[in-house]
Amino acid sequence: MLHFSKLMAATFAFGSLLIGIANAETVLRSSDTHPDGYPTVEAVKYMGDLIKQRTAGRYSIEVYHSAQLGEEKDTIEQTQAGVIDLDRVSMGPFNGIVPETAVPSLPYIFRSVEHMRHVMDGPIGDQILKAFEAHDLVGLAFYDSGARSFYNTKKDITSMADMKGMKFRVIQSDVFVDMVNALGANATPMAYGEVYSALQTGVIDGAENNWPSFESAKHYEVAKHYTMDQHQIVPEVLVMSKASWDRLSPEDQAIVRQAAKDSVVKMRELWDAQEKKSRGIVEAAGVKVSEIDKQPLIDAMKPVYDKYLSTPELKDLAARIQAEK
Ligand code: GTR
Repeated sequence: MLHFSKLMAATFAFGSLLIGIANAETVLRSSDTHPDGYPTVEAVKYMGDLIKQRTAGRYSIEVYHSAQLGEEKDTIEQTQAGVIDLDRVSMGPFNGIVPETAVPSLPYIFRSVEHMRHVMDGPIGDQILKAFEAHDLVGLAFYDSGARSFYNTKKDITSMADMKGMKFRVIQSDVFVDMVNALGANATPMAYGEVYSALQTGVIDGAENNWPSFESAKHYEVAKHYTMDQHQIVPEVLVMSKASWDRLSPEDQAIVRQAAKDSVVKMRELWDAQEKKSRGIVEAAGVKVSEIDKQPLIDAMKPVYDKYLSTPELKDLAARIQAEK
């Protein structure tokens, strides 16, 4: 009898242990280069809340912001290796890994943010998300990144000729390097976290980015001239490690995918507000914003397009993007 009750107790304890394991919360680690509060960081946190609700607490997301897990190029490799579960990065650093990402990164391929949203929300966006799968990643969603423009520590740039010989930091992507060089300037690819001191010490004359990055990374403290050339409307991307994805049941995969899609709506609201706020902050701090005739810059991109639209498939992708309203 005694034996029997001991056995029962042990069985019960083992059973609750199993239940405990089954109910344990799995925390997915997500990387972002931006500080806490930035729209991409907040969007992924929001996605984490949705996942937590929809899996009854079995899954959640912890966002490691401010490049705590490394700079973008490194975090991509770690995500491919399964060390990081989720990664929110610009499309730029993917250009050399997933050739399809070079197309939406091409300068002036999108006519407006609305055009970009429309394309990335539709079948072309889905095709590009799918392309990540051949590279140990699962593409989940695209976020906004406004338009990237040049800024510098030296002078107001009002024509392409003004850029001649100037040194601009770019994302570690050949598309970005070739773009700057095609404008007659010199490109210096560099990790985001090194840009502030490179501007300050004069290693570079300028860089290029949207209003929220220019402001939140404090580059405006040292670079006081911003040119509205709006050369790229390159989306951000949220990817998951294929290894982490494969550990999820098909039902949980569907929850993660849907939560990522739902977070896009939230991100855009935050983004639109942040753009206005950031522009206000930098202008109040004395940044001079200059206009520029974009046509010569657009014309100068012909060799960049020829180089990256190197296959009939990529040419077709570009043509389909341009044909979208
Ligand atoms: C920002 C983007 C970041 C990072 C950064 C950069 O606009 O949101 O993910 O790529 O640009 O220039 O490195």
